[in-house]
Amino acid sequence: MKYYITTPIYYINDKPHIGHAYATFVADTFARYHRLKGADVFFLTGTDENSTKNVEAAREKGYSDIQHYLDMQSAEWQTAWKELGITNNDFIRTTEERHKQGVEQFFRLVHEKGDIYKGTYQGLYCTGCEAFLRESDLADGLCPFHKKKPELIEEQNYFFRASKYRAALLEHIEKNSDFIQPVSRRNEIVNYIKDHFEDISISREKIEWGIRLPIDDSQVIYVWFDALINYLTGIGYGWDEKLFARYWPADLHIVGKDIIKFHCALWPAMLLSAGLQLPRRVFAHGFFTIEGQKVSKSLGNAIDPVQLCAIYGIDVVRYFLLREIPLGGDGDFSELRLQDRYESELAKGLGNFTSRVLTLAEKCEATVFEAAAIPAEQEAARAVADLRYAWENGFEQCVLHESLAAIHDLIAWADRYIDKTKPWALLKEDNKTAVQTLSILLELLRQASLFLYPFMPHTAAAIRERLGLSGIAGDGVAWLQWRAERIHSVSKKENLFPPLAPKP
Ligand code: ME8
Repeated sequence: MKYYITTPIYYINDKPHIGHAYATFVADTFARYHRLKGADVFFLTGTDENSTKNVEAAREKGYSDIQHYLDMQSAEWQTAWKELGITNNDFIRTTEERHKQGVEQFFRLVHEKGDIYKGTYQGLYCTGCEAFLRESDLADGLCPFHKKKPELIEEQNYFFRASKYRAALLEHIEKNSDFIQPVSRRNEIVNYIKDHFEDISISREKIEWGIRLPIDDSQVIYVWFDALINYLTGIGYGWDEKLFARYWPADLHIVGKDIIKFHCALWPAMLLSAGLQLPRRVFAHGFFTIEGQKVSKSLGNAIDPVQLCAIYGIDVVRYFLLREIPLGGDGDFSELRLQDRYESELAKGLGNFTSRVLTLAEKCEATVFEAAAIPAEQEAARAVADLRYAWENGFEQCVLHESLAAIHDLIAWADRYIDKTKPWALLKEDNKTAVQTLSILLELLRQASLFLYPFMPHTAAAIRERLGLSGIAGDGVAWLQWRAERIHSVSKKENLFPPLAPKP
């Protein structure tokens, strides 16, 4: 069982902001889930370096050595993902030799297929999007995303015969209802392919930064035609065919809604031309605003995810983003909302339940909490089975907030169970029943830690440490069984979610 998941590769004309971290956290959550389920996971992210906007940023900042600037920037992004605990298996840079080799190999296949031809292109180009725009795409003459007037470009270019694949793409989308997620995006793509998906210029004449066209070195390959191929070169295409055969096709491409057309039209058409399998699923997440405003450099509101995590902790930020914004929808990032959810759901919910159970368990004389054949045991096991069903369904259907909601339901169930059984009273009267009741509660806590792991890996480890259990490294599928691990040496330790310090 393999699982290959990717994020977009990001432009590095600036630092990562919370939007990039969001896409990367989403992919990391899926990767951790599939590892926990025992799959052989490959999780790829990287940097998109052959873009004019990177080159412009380098020049603006006074770097004449573009590659040096890109090396520094890419290193900064890699450090950020490390600091944020992202578990990518590799990191692909489009200026790497292994990527260049793969792109050249891919280009040759498409060329041999007869899908490349030379022509003249005249059109409006937006460097922000790195794409040609139609008049109908513009709002008041400006690119709707970058609020800039596109340039009028006329060049001799090489074209990719994308229109040849229109029918095959529509058929693929029709037959594979899972291919484009969420389904609400399907119609948008189908209409785009039917009405606007034309042959596309895939080389640029007047740009000097990029991968040279193998058949004409006066031109460089269009940045998207080059960037999309990262999903192949990151797993060995052109440099390790065995690795490539093990992981391709991708099981899930996580992308933002801004780039879904590239991933659901151009990319599959390129793959059809090269005779490669199509990815199983492309999921477009929504965009979010910051405190009600678009993330923008000029407003200076682009939140640095590393700084945010230094204040609240990585898990809290992961939790907030995935709970607050239903995957696929748009949302707003508000620090007040984050603090609210911290207090009401993490400190009062999970944190309070954890310390309640551990305080009681510490008071109890038992050191090992054994299984007990009492009716409540079955009821609790059923509550866990229900949660597992909803949790797995959340991942399979890409509705992660539902998986999180199911974990909350289990904690609420367990809290009610404490109130009903009053273990603090049992401890005074009947130690045996107290141990049985507490052993169920501790098992519920252990289960909660496993279900939480993909979302809040550090919190999961902290709970497990308090239960005398090892951390989760890779395959934890067996641990998901009811009472699969022996809980011992229980210790309460400090609160998982202490009160937030007042902001200066
Ligand atoms: O498009 N809210 O790179 P990019 C949520 N290099 N997500 C956001 C966001 C926001 N406000 N802003 C950005 C590119 N993102 C290309 C991709 S892939 C072969 C090439 C996230 O640096 C979102 O996932 O502009 C979006 O698709 C991605 O960052 C774009 O990153």
